[in-house]
Amino acid sequence: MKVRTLLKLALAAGALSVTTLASAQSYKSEYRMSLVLGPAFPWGKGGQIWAELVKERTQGRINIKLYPGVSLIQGDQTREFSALRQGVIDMAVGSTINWSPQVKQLNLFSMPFLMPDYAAIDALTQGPVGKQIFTTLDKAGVVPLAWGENGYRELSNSKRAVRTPADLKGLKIRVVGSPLFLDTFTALGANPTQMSWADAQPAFASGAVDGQENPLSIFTAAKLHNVSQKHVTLWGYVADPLIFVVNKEIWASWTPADQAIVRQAALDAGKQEIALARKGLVEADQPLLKDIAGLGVTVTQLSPAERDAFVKATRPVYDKWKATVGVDLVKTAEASIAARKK
Ligand code: X2X
Repeated sequence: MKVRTLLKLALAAGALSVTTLASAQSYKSEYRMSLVLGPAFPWGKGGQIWAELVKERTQGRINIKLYPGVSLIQGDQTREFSALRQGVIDMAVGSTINWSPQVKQLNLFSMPFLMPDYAAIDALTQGPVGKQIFTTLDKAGVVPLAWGENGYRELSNSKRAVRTPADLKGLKIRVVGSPLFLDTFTALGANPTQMSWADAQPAFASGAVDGQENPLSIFTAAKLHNVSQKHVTLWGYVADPLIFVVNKEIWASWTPADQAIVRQAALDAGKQEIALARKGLVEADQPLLKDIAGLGVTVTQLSPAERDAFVKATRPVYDKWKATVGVDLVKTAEASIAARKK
């Protein structure tokens, strides 16, 4: 019997659904998900949860493989967005920081001291700002599905406890992303240098770089205390959300039912990932801080007045970047934060 006749018979018997046939024709055997960090970190765990939910809910029709270390683009994380658009990458969980060189609106989250607390982040991602940014991403050529979170980026260095901008003077600080980070650290009197996460860790180990800024979940999972990062300052100057996205052509190749599954799985995974990213920091006793102090690291907490000195010193940078981010978007963000439920 011919294959086509067999298929017709199977369809008539209800043994095969139309979706199965569609997938047999146009679905790839594997989809490639790009991430900077793997499942040892909340970020990579979020990607893993997304992939597993999709596999389970599509009965294996959509099979996703994780590529942490942005290995599809040789570790060059600021090229991830272009690679997604071009189809080198099928899908990603990416940081707003890494995509900000291509999507200038994403610099919003890197404006120093815009978001004072978690409720402020939520007010942006879950409100009109989040919607506008998804529209922008859609226009820029990807399909945005859900928000996740890398986290508040706290300062660490090998030299001294930092309590004032003067303490930062001359420290060589590794940053990534757009020139906004260079402006912020220059305004504080530090000596910022741009490099990828892959290059940063050996640079801490060799002492080529004194310090860095990253969420505390990354500090512990990457064991940065073992590469001379002995001083942490909690200043909460910026936080980078993560965004779950799919390449447009890949998205269009899926049936509407499968698109709905992938979207819902991203929302579910994003929610779980945000909880993981905040773990140890949202509880009243903030156990993660004790864990870090237990590693022999000084943990410096700033008084409101001390924090204010950093806010003041970086205010010109905030004002300068309003135009690049978009004056209206910044206004909407400020209004959303002012109206947040604490
Ligand atoms: O490179 C970083 O600092 C990291 C891992 O946090 C990002 O990808 C933004």
